[in-house]
Amino acid sequence: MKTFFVFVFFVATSLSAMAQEVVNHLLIARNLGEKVMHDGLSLRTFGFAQTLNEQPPIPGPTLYANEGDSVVLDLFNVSQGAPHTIHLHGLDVNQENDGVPHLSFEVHHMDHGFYYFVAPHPGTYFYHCHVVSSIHVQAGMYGVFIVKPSDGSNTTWDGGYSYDQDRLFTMSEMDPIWHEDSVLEHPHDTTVEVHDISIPAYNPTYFLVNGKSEQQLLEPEIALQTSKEAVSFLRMANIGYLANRITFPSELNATIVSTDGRPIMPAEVSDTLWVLPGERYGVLIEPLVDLMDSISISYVNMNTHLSENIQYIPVNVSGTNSLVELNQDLGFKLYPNPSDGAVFIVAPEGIPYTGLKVLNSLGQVVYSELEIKQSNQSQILNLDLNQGSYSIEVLYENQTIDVLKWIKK
Ligand SMILES: [Cu+2]
Repeated sequence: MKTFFVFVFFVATSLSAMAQEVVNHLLIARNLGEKVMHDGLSLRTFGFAQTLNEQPPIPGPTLYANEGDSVVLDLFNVSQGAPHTIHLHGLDVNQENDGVPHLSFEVHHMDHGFYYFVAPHPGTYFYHCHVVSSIHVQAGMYGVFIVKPSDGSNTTWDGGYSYDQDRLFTMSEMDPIWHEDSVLEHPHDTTVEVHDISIPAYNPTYFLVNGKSEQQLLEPEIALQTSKEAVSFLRMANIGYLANRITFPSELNATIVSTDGRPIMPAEVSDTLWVLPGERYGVLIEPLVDLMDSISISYVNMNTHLSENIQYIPVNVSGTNSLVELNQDLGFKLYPNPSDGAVFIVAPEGIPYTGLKVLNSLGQVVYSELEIKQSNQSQILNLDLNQGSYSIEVLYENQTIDVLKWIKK
């Protein structure tokens, strides 16, 4: 049956979408993950990794395909525990590939399970395990699947809005009690549809954006850095069990344009957006003025209607610098601050650089620092630069690499 289905799948997709590609993603299901929270508490987690020697990140890896691509998800269970599946939340896939265990199949320890589908409407979707999902999702088995338009361009959908940058914010919570072995080591008899498992009342104490909270949200990769000239497309996704009431500063001119892989017609200009558990919304940000502020996310208990917590995504709108980074191959990031001319540069983990130069468009060195300690992953450069185009070179393993470019206006 499975072989027949695979054959039909590829024939069908190759006829209907000759120009599209086959996209393969591997997700390794793990039951012995560890996540260190903002206050240092370590929680046991489940999750999806992409290599055997990494902690499963929470959220799991963000997966991409273009509309019309034939997608193959390879779920490899290396958990020595419960079976797992991948449910494709919001994606239009058939029942066999939808990951609801008793309606499709489940994947046991040391087995692979393959999910096949054609990427449907461009949009933001979840994937998550559907085995005892209330526990496995809380444990960390979730991530986002993004479908881009068929040409892979920075537009919301074919013929939709164009944007300069695309940012994903995934909201969730964690209750440490639910991460104790007594909850995570639940029975998983695969012959029954409904398990009789008693779960403690849900009292989350960590309220997360992209797996981070509190002071971790000040880290540069969370902040929304943009300019008056730029359009940002925010994907606001809630995989927690509380509702999110999101408030945008009015100056951001937030416009809600899509949900669940479908356009919202007409688009709605609004400073407030509710995202209920499992929902995803597309929001265009076109700032009217320079601004330093934040987007607030209130985590609202749907039984009591009370806000249990508020987290803040920093926003920095500066009209004096364009969006940055033409070459991100190595994962370097750059955050210019126009108010004081400082530039914050962040190197990816595992790529220590030993020297750094800033060059102008003529190739002249305008700043250099030739002895940087091996461990240095980020630093602030105080640059007083004229308008123009600049690039940053780093010295890495005795090679000079051109890593970043930006335009100061
Ligand atoms: Cu699972």
